[in-house]
Amino acid sequence: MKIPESHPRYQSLMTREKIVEGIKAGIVAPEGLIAHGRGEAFDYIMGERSNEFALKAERVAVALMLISKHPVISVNGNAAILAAKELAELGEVIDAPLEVNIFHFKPERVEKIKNHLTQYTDNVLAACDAELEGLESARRIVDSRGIYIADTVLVPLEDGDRCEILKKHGKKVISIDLNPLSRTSLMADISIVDNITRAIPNMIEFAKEMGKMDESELRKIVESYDNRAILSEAIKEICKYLTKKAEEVL
Ligand code: PTJ
Repeated sequence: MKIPESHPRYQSLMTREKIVEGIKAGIVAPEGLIAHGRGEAFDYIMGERSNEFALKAERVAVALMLISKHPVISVNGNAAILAAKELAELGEVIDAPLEVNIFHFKPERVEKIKNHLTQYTDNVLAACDAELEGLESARRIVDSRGIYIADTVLVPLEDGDRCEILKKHGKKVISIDLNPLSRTSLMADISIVDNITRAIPNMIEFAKEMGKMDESELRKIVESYDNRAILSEAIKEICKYLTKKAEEVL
């Protein structure tokens, strides 16, 4: 569909089109449409911008990934279609592979996501040759060189169960989820409440700047971080934004 650039919701409609194209290409699961709609709604009531709480979490997430031994970026259908190029760049800057890991599992879709990502980087894992114990969903199927041995996993647009299991396996979890009330956001070690389309470019910039810092400095940034305070700020921002809109509408 041709969307006129003058449309006041141009950016948002273009992003929707990407998701629809992703479904047609067999990269995004049909359920990805529902997930995207939910994300859009949360984005709308937080002003569709990277708020201060998101920027703080993104900075600390980069610090944690830089000091980790095996950081891995998990990529599902929605993440691949919305931010493949940026995820590849982030992987390169922080030296982390991208691993295809999907909830609605089909080997053909794993292959399609992998091929989509390899347009931007060769550092893509998708062997599906190991399993995370304790998880029933297909997200248990991982790569033995990736999530299986990772100490830190970045999980954009995740479901709560997997986050819980990754933590039980001793891994640090960084989520990107516009819903600050989701089980994933509540359970992650670092919850980035931002749109993936803004969060990853922000993280690339932080990584370029922080790559020069020494390990003790990065460790201090991670140790002084309070994720519960960040989540609380995100929820308060929704209240503040809606209260302002309620006054403006009068
Ligand atoms: O490709 P698959 O099979 O792994 O499936 C991917 C989806 C996203 C369908 C699957 O992980 C799923 O069902 O996720 P949920 O449980 O719907 O959770 C997705 C979360 O991501 C929701 O809390 C949304 O608010 C949030 N979300 C959606 N779009 C964005 C987002 N967060 C950040 N940026 C977005 N663009």
